Amino acid sequence: MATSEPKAPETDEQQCDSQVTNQEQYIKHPLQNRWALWYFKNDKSKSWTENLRLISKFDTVEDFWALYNHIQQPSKLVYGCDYCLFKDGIKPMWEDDRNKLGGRWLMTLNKVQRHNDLDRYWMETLLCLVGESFDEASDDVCGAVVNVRHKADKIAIWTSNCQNREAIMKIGETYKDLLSIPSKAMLGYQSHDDTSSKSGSTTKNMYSI
Ligand code: MGP
Repeated sequence: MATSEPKAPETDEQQCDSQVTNQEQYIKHPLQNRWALWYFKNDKSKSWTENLRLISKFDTVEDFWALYNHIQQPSKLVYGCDYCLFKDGIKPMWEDDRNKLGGRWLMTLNKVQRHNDLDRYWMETLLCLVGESFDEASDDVCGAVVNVRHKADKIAIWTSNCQNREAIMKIGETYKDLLSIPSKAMLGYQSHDDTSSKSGSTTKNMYSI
């Protein structure tokens, strides 16, 4: 008959390891910043600002994924909607003090990319932000926006000062690299000042890569 060996008592080290493992099950992994996710729904009877709604804030990896998994992917939203992910305390609008001197790296997607790339690019954009992927230039990041539009979807990273060339170039180059955006696809950086005062359909690029 098989007899089971009595279990050797745990050493101090093993006890300590299992305590750490138990604690890890409960402690969430903090992010460097707290973030706020906003949703814009285009209701023509309301002003642009009234259509902008705060969904939720989070500051841990676990809460980020819980929120991300709970909401629709951009490709499932109706035309005219946006998601905006911004650092807590910065409103996703040109008028906010932390945006008003800034601008955005803008990626415009064609119809085929809506099917193939939009959701992946948006998820990777979120990860670049919450993961602070741009080294010290991450401090210049204010947030990111996805615009779901019939004419062309757009994804942009907003930064705080359009004169901070070094930080802007670091963010743009790293972003293009991390998302594996083909080098022939051009990204342009435009100041919010130019975007908000534009008269035609295009805004001039201050920087491009
Ligand atoms: P949009 O939603 O950024 O782009 O701006 P869309 O719909 O692709 O339009 P296009 O003009 O780029 O072709 C649409 C409109 O929303 C703007 O013209 C503004 O009237 C308004 N709007 C957009 N933003 C980001 C702001 C903002 O930050 N503040 C205010 N007050 N209005 C904004």
